[in-house]
Amino acid sequence: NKNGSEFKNLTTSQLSLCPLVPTDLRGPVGISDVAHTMDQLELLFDNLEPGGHYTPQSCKARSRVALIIPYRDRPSQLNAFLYHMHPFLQKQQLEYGIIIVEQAGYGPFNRAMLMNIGFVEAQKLHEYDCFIFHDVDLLPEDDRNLYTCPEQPRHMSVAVSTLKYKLPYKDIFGGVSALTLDQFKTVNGFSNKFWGWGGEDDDMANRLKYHDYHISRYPANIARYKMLPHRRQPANPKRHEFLYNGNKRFNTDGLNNLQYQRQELKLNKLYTWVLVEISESR
Ligand code: UD2
Ligand code: MN
Repeated sequence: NKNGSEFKNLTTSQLSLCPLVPTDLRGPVGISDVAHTMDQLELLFDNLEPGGHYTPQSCKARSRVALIIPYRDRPSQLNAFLYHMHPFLQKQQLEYGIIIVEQAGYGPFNRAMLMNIGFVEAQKLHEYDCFIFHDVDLLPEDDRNLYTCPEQPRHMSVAVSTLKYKLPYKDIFGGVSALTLDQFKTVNGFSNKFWGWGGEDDDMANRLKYHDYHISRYPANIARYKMLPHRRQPANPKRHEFLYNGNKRFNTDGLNNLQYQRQELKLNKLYTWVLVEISESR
């Protein structure tokens, strides 16, 4: 309704900016192991706009954050993710949306391409300025880990339970990472060439370096994540080769040659669902 939205714009423009550091943070947060069905979850969170979008009511959010989740066939992880993340993000007084980008079919998974697609599709829905690319199986364990985009690209999943809560190597950029709209465009997004497990995150780290960005991180006691258990995906045998010669493709392989077919776009109650068909281009 037109009048309704105008009224809402008027009131939000009169609100003062949310505090730089949210007032209600506690530090460590528990992770529930109670399983919830989607029906139960939808009853729990009744303060969301369609598509799992949230706008704080008491102050004007400082940034608009899109969480982009590459996804296929992990329904119990998705439910645990939604149950954990909505309250977590709301406590941080963010304007945010959760966009699940699901790969159709049974071919090798392409995490990076799904994240490029999420970046494109999210912008059709809201004016996001910050993009957080997020594995569905990672749950943050400390609410001081702010879901925002700082000056430099931020690698967020510094200390992961299954990696003994230690950074496995210096340039790792997988798991959860945050880039501004401009940063992501500047590096031409992720490579579309990584099918199957591995390499796509390191290729992004190389793109960042090539464009003189550096990876920023919170300390390991804050940037802690629990990884939910899952089986190991088959590794991509070409990942080392594509990583090695990736710099030849930074300007031609990414956002600017992205091709996909969108089969579904649904504004579900707790998340935006985008189902896509993707294939290897010649
Ligand atoms: C690591 C990285 C991950 C990615 C991957 C290599 C960390 C903490 N994580 O994760 O970001 O770089 O290695 O590609 O460094 N997914 C599905 N369905 C599938 C397969 C994957 O939904 O069948 C999604 C899901 O969001 C999952 C993510 O892709 O969390 C990464 O896949 P993974 O969890 O199997 O890989 P993992 O834990 O080795
Ligand atoms: Mn995982």
